[in-house]
Amino acid sequence: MEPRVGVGVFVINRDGKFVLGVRKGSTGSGTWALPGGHLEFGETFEECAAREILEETGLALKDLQFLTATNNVMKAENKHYITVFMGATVVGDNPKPQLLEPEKCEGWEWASWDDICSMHEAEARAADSQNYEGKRLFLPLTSIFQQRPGFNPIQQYLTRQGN
Ligand code: 8DG
Ligand code: MG
Repeated sequence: MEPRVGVGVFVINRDGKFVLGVRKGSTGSGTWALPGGHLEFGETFEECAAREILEETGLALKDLQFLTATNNVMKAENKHYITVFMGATVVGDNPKPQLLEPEKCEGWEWASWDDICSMHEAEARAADSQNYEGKRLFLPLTSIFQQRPGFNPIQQYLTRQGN
């Protein structure tokens, strides 16, 4: 079995927050993740990101940029993903993510990078990680902290945009 490619998208709104939701029914069920999905054969990262976000949230994206990638071995689930993280600006003034695949996600919220950092820190601090009852991040997000220390999606996005 070979690793598969997953694409996770930082969908950035005017407040510099991202869409985040609790996964349901598949890999990483119960954990907080960015919207995204499998890279399909022949697709570009940009095409995959725009397609998955439209399918899952109804949001349209512009100015897509590659941000970073992580390597994720999900031992318990016997899965291995290379996750490509993309960044994009949401189209529209104050659009709301719709829950278009309710069997795959509990609901969408807007979260800042600080929120995600706090979730990671609380989880990492938990003495008894097995019985930790706080919010847990999907492994590809946790891997950013472990594999790409200092990464900040907004800074990276602006750098890539040439700002
Ligand atoms: P698809 O099979 O329809 O293409 O995808 P999906 O129905 O949207 O499934 P998904 O579980 O959301 O995404 C497919 C896999 O992509 C998922 O099982 C693991 C991988 N993946 C990553 N990183 C990320 C991420 O940040 N967000 C999401 N949603 N999936 C990710 O490796
Ligand atoms: Mg998905």
